[in-house]
Amino acid sequence: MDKTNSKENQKLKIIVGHSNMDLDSIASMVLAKYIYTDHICIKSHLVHPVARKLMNLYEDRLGFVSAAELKGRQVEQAVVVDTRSSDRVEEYFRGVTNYESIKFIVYDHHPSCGKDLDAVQIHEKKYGANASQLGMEIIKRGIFLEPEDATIALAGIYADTGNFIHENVVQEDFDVASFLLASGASLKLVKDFLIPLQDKKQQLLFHEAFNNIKQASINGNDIHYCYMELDLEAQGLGAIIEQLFKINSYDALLGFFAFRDKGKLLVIGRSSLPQLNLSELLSAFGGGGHKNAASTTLKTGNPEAVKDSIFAYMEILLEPAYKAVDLMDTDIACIDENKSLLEASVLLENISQTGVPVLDASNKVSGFLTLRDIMKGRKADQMNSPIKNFMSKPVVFIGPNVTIKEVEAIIFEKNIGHLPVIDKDKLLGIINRNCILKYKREETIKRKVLTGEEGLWISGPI
Ligand SMILES: [Mn+2]
Repeated sequence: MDKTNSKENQKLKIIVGHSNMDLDSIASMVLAKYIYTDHICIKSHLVHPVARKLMNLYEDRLGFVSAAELKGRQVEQAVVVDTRSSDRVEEYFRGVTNYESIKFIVYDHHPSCGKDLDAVQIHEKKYGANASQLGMEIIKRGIFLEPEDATIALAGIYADTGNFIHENVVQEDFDVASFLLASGASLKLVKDFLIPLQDKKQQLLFHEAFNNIKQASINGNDIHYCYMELDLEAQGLGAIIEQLFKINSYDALLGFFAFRDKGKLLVIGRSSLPQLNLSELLSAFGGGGHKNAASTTLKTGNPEAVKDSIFAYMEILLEPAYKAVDLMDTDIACIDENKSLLEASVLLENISQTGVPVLDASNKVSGFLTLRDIMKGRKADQMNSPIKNFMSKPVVFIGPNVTIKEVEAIIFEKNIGHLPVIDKDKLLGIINRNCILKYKREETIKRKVLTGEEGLWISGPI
């Protein structure tokens, strides 16, 4: 008998997603199977809580095989989806006898992580969902999809694009979603799969975490965090942090979960602050992920001390938040309080402004004069009266180190058009709505640069 043809000696062709399968990785595997029809899908021993409902319903249909089946076997080719990190697929290849000679084909939408697989082919479109990348390939090849598989694929796209509102969403995500709907995907089922916190225990933890959230100011940036000690290994903490982050629109949220008995600390972070790179922060503590979403698990007998070190390191990494002094307009005109309204109106016309700070004899800001105040004087036929009789006072002002958030709150809540920045009685500058708009525009560009490079990667390692 020719032994090379026996089943045991045949080299396998497989499809794998990352460990702790989530909806996008399962969706990517299902779609990959349409392209690589002679490959077997291998499942992770862990299913992410967000994907459990879908797995329960479709497990038989999917026919994913456990990694134990690969023990002692050779693998010719492995299609790796939704990751390119050798660490995140390590569990599948433990028993394989020819790891060094496997041909890897990668479909990933995450950035390179430093531990990339040595692939013969890499497809790395930065779409919102990795499933969209495989979906585009299927559309291109004119492959027909079963409605159930279209549903699974669509669930993956909804999950990784945050229902198409994450900043990483591209036209192709919509194109593929539209194709999947046309292929008979059930939106009702997709909605059912996407309920983020699925079991009671997770919902309770969500509320507990919410009640534990505290705010820290690091170099003027608002960082929210919660620190919790848990008895048992809890699943789905990433989903809880994700939900808290989304619902409350924090700039940044860090969840610290200490498992005292096991001497472990799990840290999960989400950030939309351009100046906070979570991957850089948590890599320093043995973890990783993306700029916007990262995590780490540490062995420690003193989780609170580790939390403090993470905050201390954040203080080094984090650029100071914008302050009043960075926003203000310093090219400003002032006027003496004893000048007349007429002189003031000429000045305002010349400098094309709607208001001007008023100074007293000792050069202190004594009031603020706007066109509206001048109008009142004109109506009363008092244009030759001194400004001090018509100006607004006392003046609402701020110090130079007030953060942008506080500045915004004052300008918008008190409906103030011009906010003088004063330090030790000295007028430094003025903040008006234009200064804020200019800052917002620059901030948007910064966020674009950040997310445009790498996308808003929500599906971190957790
Ligand atoms: Mn993904």
